[in-house]
Formats: sequence, structure tokens, C-alpha cells
Amino acid sequence: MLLRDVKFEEKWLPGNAACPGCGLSLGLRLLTKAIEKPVVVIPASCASVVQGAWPKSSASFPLLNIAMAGAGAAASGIANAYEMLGKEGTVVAWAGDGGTADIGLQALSGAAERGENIIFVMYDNEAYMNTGIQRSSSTPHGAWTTTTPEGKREFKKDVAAIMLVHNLEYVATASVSYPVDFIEKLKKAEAHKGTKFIQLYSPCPPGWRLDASKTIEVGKLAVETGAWILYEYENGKLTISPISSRFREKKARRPLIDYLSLQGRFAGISQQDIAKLEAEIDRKWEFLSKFE
Ligand SMILES: Cc1ncc(C[n+]2csc(CCOP(=O)(O)OP(=O)(O)O)c2C)c(N)n1
Ligand code: SF4
Ligand SMILES: [Mg+2]
Repeated sequence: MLLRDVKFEEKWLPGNAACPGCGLSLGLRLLTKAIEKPVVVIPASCASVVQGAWPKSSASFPLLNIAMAGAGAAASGIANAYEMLGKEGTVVAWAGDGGTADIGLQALSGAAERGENIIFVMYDNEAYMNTGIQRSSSTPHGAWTTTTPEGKREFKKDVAAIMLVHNLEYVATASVSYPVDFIEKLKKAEAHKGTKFIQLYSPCPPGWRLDASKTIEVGKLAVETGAWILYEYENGKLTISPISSRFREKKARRPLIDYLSLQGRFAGISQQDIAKLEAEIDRKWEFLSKFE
């Protein structure tokens, strides 16, 4: 698929309340270009706010806003109801990193264990943005948030890896900086049975202290430095996506500082913490290679 093959029709309408350069808003737009009949469940997050209030909502598709912990459970119920009623629709849980990695992990794991027929997208902006940029378990080591003023001490929780061991038919990582790759992964996910999981890199300019014009650039740098690895796990086999496979060798990657220096949230990071982040990137590549 090429970018020119992506359909022009817009179902996530412009004029919504997202900040300029918002990754999750771009992600939702791409979702509606990949999935013909999306039925979307959104737990409390920026995604519940930026859509606006009915009847002036930007979402021209069925959408249910629910409590923060329950995306996996609500999506399960809707998927079963659609099946029983013989209604057509692809049920997608669209949850932030807080609503997935922390509050919401239990409902997601339960849905996966039951094999509910849903696509769960964790749009990962690496903090609780809607309530004022608090750290989540998905915030990277060294990043400033309002609750980690000197940089987060812990490392990012790897939710996609947690989903890998749920033995799902399809697990993938994607990025709003690579729209065709994300759309193709959504289409693949839709074709599989049971619970499918995609972790989507979604920059948040205010939360990352990033210039709003740099959303796509920072996502590309994340991939080119090896910090965000695009891959898919399909029927028991993990494949590094072609975009990321060019950066498998360490010497092919750009220096991590190119990625960090674009974002004010890393402005105070020490050399020692940069070295720890680099080591974590190497560990992640090594970890994924075990599933190939
Ligand atoms: C159980 C519960 N705890 C806290 C909140 C308050 N709350 C609403 S949105 C939000 C942030 C969600 O973060 P995330 O899921 O990462 O989405 P983002 O805002 O970053 O898009 C929080 C903490 C809530 N609604 N429910
Ligand atoms: S705060 Fe961040 S995630 Fe929330 S609407 Fe603005 S850019 Fe998007
Ligand atoms: Mg978040």
C-alpha cells in the first residue's frame, strides 16, 4: 500500500479540540481510514475530551466513552452484543498508556485470556496527559513529568511484550509517523480472530515539551535511533517491520541524543541516564530477537 492509496474520506472530523500536533488525534484519523466500520470504546483520557460533546462531536462513527479501567471489558461486551445481534462492526478499544499499562491492564488481560474479538490500541503518549502530565508506567526513564520533576527513575513498562505472552494471534507496535505501516497493521489485525493488540507511538507536544510542528519528526527519530522498534507478531512469529529492520545494527542507528534533544522533557537528563537508556534500547532489541 502507498500513501496515495489511503482513502480520502474523513470520519474523524477536523475542528476537534486536540492540541496542534496531537499524536492521538492523528492516530484516530488513521484508524478510520483503515477500518471500514469502527465501533470505538474510549476510556477516560485526552481521547475522551478532544472528540467534543454530542451533537457536535468530531467522531462520525459509533463511540462509547467509559470509565478509565474498563476499556477491555466494555469492548468485550460490545463485541459480543454485535455478534449476537448480527450487526456489522469492528470493535476497537482506543486507550491511553495510563488506561492500558496501569489502570486498565486487568480488563485488557481478561479480554485477551477470553479471546474476545476486539482490537485494542494503546495510544502511547507516555504519561497521563489529560490530567496534567503525570508519569505513567509507560513514561521512559529520565523523562520529566509533573510527578517526576527530576526525571523518572524507573524504566518504561513493555506492554506489547506482556501481550506477546498472552498468546494472541496478532500483536504489533506502530507509530503515527508511519501512517501506511499503521494502517496495514490495523487491517491485518482486523483479519485475525480473538484479541489483537497494537501499541501506537503518539507524541504529545505539550506533555513532551515538543514543538507542535515536530510530531512526525520526533516519531521518525524514535525509530531511527532504535528507541521505538516497529514489529509485528503474527501466529507465533515475530517480524521486525521493514522500516525498523534498517536500524537493527547499532552502527546504523542515529545517536540517541538526536531524539532526546528535540524534547524539553529530557532537557535535564544526565549522561549517566542517557547511557542507561542506550543500554535499555540494546536490551529490547536483544529481547525481541528471541521471538523471531
Ligand atoms: C480510576 C480513575 N483514575 C483517575 C482518573 C482521572 N483521569 C482521567 S483521564 C486521566 C489520564 C489518562 O491518561 P492516559 O490513559 O495515558 O491518556 P492521556 O490523557 O494521556 O491521553 C486520568 C488520570 C479517572 N478518570 N479514573
Ligand atoms: S495534551 Fe497531548 S494528548 Fe492531550 S490533546 Fe493535547 S497533544 Fe493530544
Ligand atoms: Mg497517556
